[in-house]
Amino acid sequence: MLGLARTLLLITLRSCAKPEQAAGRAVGEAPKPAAPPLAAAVRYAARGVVRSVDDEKSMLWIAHDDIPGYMKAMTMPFVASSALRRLVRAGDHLEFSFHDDGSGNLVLDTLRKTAP
Ligand SMILES: [Cu+2]
Repeated sequence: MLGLARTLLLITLRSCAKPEQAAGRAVGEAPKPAAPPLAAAVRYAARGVVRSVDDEKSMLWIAHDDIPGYMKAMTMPFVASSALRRLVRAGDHLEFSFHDDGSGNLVLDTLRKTAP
C-alpha cells in the first residue's frame, strides 16, 4: 500500500511539474498508453477557481487550493468533458473531484459551483 501511495505521489509530482505537457498533445503524436486501473480508481476532492475553459484541448485551468497530502495550491489544467466544461466559466468557484489517469493527466469526475 505504501508502494502504491509512493507511485501515485510520483505521478502527481510529474503532472504538476510540467502542466504545459498535460495541457497539450502535438498533432500526430501517439496517444499515451491506457491507465492502470489501480491509479484510475483513486479519486481526490478539491476546491478551486476556474481560470479558463479550453474547448480545443478539453481542459479546464483551475487555481486549486491545497490538497492535503497530495498537492500544494497551484493553477493547472484538468481534463474535462464537454458536459462539465459547459457548466462553468472563468471566475467560477468550484468543489470538484478528479482522478489521475495514469499517464500524467488529472481528469475531472464531478464539479459543483460554490459561493465565492
Ligand atoms: Cu496541482
